[in-house]
Amino acid sequence: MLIRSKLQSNYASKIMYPGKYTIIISLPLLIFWLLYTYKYVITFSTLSQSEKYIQLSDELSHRYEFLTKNKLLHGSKLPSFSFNEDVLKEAKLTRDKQLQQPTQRENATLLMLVRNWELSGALRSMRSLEDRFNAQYHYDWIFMNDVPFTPEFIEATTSMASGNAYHMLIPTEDWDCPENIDSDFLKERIDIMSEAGILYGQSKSYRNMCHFNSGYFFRQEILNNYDYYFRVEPGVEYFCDFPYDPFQVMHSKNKKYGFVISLREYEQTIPTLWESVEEYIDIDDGETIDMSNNAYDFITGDDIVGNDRAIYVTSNDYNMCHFWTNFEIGDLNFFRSDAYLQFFNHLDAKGGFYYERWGDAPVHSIAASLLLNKDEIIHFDEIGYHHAPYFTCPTSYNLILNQRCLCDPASSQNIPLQTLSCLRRWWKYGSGKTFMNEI
Ligand SMILES: Nc1nc2c(ncn2[C@@H]2O[C@H](COP(=O)(O)OP(=O)(O)O)[C@@H](O)[C@H]2O)c(=O)[nH]1
Ligand SMILES: *[C@@H]1O[C@H](CO)[C@@H](O)[C@H](O)[C@H]1NC(C)=O
Ligand SMILES: [Mg+2]
Repeated sequence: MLIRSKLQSNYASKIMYPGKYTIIISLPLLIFWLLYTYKYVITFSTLSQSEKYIQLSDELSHRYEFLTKNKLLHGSKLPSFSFNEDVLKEAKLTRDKQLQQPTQRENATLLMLVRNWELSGALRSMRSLEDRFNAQYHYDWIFMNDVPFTPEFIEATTSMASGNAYHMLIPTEDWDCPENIDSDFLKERIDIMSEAGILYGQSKSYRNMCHFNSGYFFRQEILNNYDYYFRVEPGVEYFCDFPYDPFQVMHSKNKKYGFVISLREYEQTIPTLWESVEEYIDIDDGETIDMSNNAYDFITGDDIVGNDRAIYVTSNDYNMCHFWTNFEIGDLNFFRSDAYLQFFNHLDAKGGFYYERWGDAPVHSIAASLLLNKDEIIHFDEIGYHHAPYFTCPTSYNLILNQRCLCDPASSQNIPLQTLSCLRRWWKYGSGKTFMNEI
């Protein structure tokens, strides 16, 4: 009893009553704080749902800024809750700092044409390419779409990119079928081709895509800022660490077009493509096509190379060999050149992109094989790559170990030396086997 009251009195004697100076100083602060809180509560409660949402986002981005400034959030780019412009700007500032690292980079960008619903596949491709290559370089990413990208798509891909990410809407006139296409006849042709069970024969949007990739992607204004592009598709995988910067190889070795897989095209999708090409070769009359050093022999002829067993019977001289364009690294100045544009315009006027279903792969491949010196085309032998249903995996065991590849060269999906592949023809009639020579 005694002890407790002693403690109580001790405690009571320790209580400090504020002196008049303390009150003079703290009272205005207290009033200010009350007013501030009051105003905040009042304004917040009168905000609409979406305004509240934006305000919360703002707060989060400020908190994020505070945390990064204090180095509490290492390397994190975005808060978890926001589709806010400011946040993306903030992410860009962080990115800009990273980009100032003194890595030698080429004037190049990674490029993906993609639909909103393919987001998860897009992220998987990005993750793979970032880990295997771009995390060291921070090249920009450009995303193109014929409809506006959703905020979710923009936010997620911006976060995944180690470089700047740009998202753009393709103008309708660059995407939809051109005026020379007769819509009734197109409908008729689509019906016939879908009944015949031709791959994507029923799809108009696939035709738009192939037409865009053949003649319009390189005209998009944003690409004027670059010399090289690296095409990426959703849902692909890069199996190995890149042993080099492929853009740097392209630049230093004066390459204009690079590929990893070459296959045979389905002839039903391009019944009259080759006759249009032959017509163009005649019209050109050696002006832009130099038969003495191009890869014409790679895309024509049906002689058996090596132990190839299947003989491809086609109705014309084109042997259906093409570079698989879902992976391609190209010099934009080649596609922007008069030579390519004239070639494309000639084909476009024929209507085959729509009345048949000409793919961008045979079109790019034939153009590169005719218009370029064959030594300006490079096969990237050291890059492991998968796009369903095929892949390419380096054959060298040493390379598989060095580049930490995750693939089995003995698998039946490993396409390079199978009969569907044109790689052997490339070695014989293209610029030869350059494995480890060019780098
Ligand atoms: N924005 C957009 N992209 C498309 C459309 N159709 C295809 N693509 C893209 O074009 C590329 C090729 O299409 P994909 O479906 O992969 O065809 P496949 O590889 O030939 O089976 C991919 O990057 C797709 O995301 C479309 O209608 N709109
Ligand atoms: C990159 O390439 C584009 C297109 O050729 C060119 O206009 C631009 O000046 C180049 N930028 C740099 C930094 O070299
Ligand atoms: Mg694809």
